[in-house]
Parts: sequence; structure tokens; C-alpha cells
Amino acid sequence: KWKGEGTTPNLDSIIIGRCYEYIRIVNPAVGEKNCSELLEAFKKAFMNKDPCNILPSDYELFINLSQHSIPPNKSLFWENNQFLVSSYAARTRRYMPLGDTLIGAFGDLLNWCGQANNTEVDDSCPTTEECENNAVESFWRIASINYAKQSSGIIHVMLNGSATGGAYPLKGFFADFEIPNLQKERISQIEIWVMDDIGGPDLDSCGKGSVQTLETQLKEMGYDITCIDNYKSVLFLLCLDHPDHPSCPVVSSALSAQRGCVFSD
Ligand code: ENP
Repeated sequence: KWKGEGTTPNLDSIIIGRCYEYIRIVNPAVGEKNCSELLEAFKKAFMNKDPCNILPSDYELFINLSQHSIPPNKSLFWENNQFLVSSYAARTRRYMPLGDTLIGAFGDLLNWCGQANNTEVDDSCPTTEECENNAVESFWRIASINYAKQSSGIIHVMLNGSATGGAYPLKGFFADFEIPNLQKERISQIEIWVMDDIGGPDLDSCGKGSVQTLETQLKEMGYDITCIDNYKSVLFLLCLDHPDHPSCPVVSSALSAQRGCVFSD
């Protein structure tokens, strides 16, 4: 029927498991939450409804119930590098991108939609090209707005300098729903990291192309901006899979240890 992927099988069980894992193990600082109640509020937004008529506001109750604070300096916004972001963030230990919040845990990598006059989920769902007001798109829109409003301190943004179409998409969640909802008075600085794929093209960098557009836009809004190309700490993570690539840093003592120098008399 629809062109998009259908509802993820076992959606309810996955969400209940993720929710309790989040509040008990990943981030107990969120305090007590009733995960069954949160799942009901989440499903109420889209079940038994026309899958092309779901608005961000339909998730309001769910957002209010599952809301928790984002520690200052822990927000991490991104475009085009989901898996690098989630491994670097390390499930809230280093950073807390939206996918590592309780709200994000309800949607990350999942797919869902309901049907009009039918209490079942559907096994195909509308894409955003088919209709913008679909269950998944509207969920991420309100989740992004809420996340941006909760973010404070130093804000980090990880972009992909090898992405075709530009590191900073002019139409995307970051541009459309996050930047406009940042609370300027609570933000001390915005730090942009532009990471190129290892061996990939260097299409965009700080001060160039779409990254320059972003820097100018944020400066005009009155933010204090820094931009770093291939930020070393994230580069180490990318280099785990390409240790000998010329663009990967050489750690001199490790190199000498490998050559046997460290242990020689
Ligand atoms: P994509 O298209 O690279 O990746 C989308 C994938 O990331 C989907 O599997 C989606 O789950 C999951 N995801 C995790 N967090 C978000 C999210 N936050 N979001 C949309 N999808 C998310 O990512 P996008 O579309 O460019 O979105 C990146 C945005 O996330 C940035 O604005 C960043 O700052 C923000 P699912 O449910 O679709 O399977 C907001 C929108 O945090």
C-alpha cells in the first residue's frame, strides 16, 4: 500500500524493554516513570488514525510524561552520521544526543504507523514524500523541538564533511526544528565538528560551503561559534576501523611499542 517500511515487529515489547533499560540502567537520574503508561501515550498519537494525518502535537502527552532534563554541555546535534554519533556518545556516558534520551529511545531505528478505523499497526507506512504528517516524521519533529529547548551550556554539532548535498542540509531537522528552538540565553557556545569519512571526499569544511552558511547563520543569531575540522577525539573512533590509513593519526609511543623499541634494552 505505502512505499515506506512497515511497523517494526514486536514494537511494544521493544519499547517497553528499552524504556525500563533506560530508566533503570542507562540513566536512572530521570527518576521513576511508568513505562506502560508512556507506551500508551505514545500509541495514542497514531493508533486507529489516518497515517497521513498525525501531527507533532498528537505526541504532546507522551512528550510531557517522558520528559527529563538534558545535562548542560551534553547536547549533541548532528546530520548524516547517526552511527558515529551514537558510538561516540556511548549511551549518555560522553554525550546525550536525542537518540540517547528517553524520548529518543522510543523511536530510534524503529518504524511505526496505524490505520484509519482499524486497531492494528500497519505493515507498510507512508514515507515523508507520500505525506509529511506521518507518525514517524511528526514524532521526530516534536522530539527535536523539545530537545533543542532543553539544551544548555556548550552545544555540540557533528556534521559529515563527505556528505553529498552538503554537511549542513538547509532543510533538515537541525535547520528546521532545532536551531530555531535553541534557548539563546542558556547557551554559552556552539561547537561544530566537521568529520570527513576515512578515505572519503573532503566536500565541506569549516569556513567553506554549507558549513560556512551554518556558521554565518548562527553568528547572525548572536551565538559564539567555534568550528573544528576532523576533531581528533572523534577521528580516533573513525580510525578504529582504518588504523593504517594515512589520514589516521599516528600515536608515536604505540608505534614504537609495535616495533619493539619500548621493550628493548
Ligand atoms: P538520518 O536520516 O541520518 O538518520 C535517521 C535515523 O536516525 C533513523 O533510523 C531514525 O530513527 C534515527 N534517529 C535518531 N535520532 C533521530 C532524530 N532526531 N531525528 C530523526 N531520526 C533520528 O537522520 P536525520 O533525519 O538527518 O536526523 C538527524 C537529526 O537528529 C539531527 O537534526 C540531529 O540534530 C537530530 P527512525 O525512527 O526514523 O527509524 C531528530 C530527528 O538529533
